[in-house]
Amino acid sequence: MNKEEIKKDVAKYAVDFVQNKMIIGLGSGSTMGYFIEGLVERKKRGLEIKAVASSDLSWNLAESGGIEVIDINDAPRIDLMVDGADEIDPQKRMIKGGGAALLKEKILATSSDKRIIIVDETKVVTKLGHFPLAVEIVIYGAAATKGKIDSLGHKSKFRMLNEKDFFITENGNLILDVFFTSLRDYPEKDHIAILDIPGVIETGFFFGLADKVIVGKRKGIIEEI
Ligand code: A5P
Repeated sequence: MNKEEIKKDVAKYAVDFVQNKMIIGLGSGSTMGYFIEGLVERKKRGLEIKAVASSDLSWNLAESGGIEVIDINDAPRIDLMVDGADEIDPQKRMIKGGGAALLKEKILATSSDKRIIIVDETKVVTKLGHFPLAVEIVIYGAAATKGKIDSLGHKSKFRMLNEKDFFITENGNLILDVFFTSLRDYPEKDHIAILDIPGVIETGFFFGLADKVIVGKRKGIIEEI
């Protein structure tokens, strides 16, 4: 099985955790794309659900498949959030934000009763920090904010849309991708130090936000952690 097939497989497996009448929080990314496809299939077979989305892409994908997507402010509750991740360690700590949706994803995840993370086995790591950490920052003083992050001993780069234009998030902010010089022993400390800098809105570190992790492996094996 190649990586895309594994992602499809794990997404299909996770769709079975969705129950009738649930309000589902939709994460973002390619694995989530497959999950939403599976949700649309179940909806066609009679599943009654509503969804809340963490990105325009996930919103449009669900809505075009016939799923009712509601604004988070109109959701009385979110029963279950399903999302992907860029890295996950044995304590289920994660790096997310490869798709730049980290802020909405974290708001949804912290507003949900239960969270399922779906990943292929390449995302499972012993220590976080190989994948660059997305940090959402406000535009005002962005160069100074970058300097303060770099002075913690990291190297960061603005995420670009193309050679000239900065990537702007759906919230109207910038993304700094932070490259660590070593794998992280204390990611909580890194998170606090970065978040403490004025201008930083959120980091892509997610702690305590994975109730169940579903890992897809080669040869079609699926493991629940
Ligand atoms: C989106 O901002 C990220 O947090 C995604 O969850 C993450 O990048 C996983 O994406 P893939 O499923 O495309 O690997």
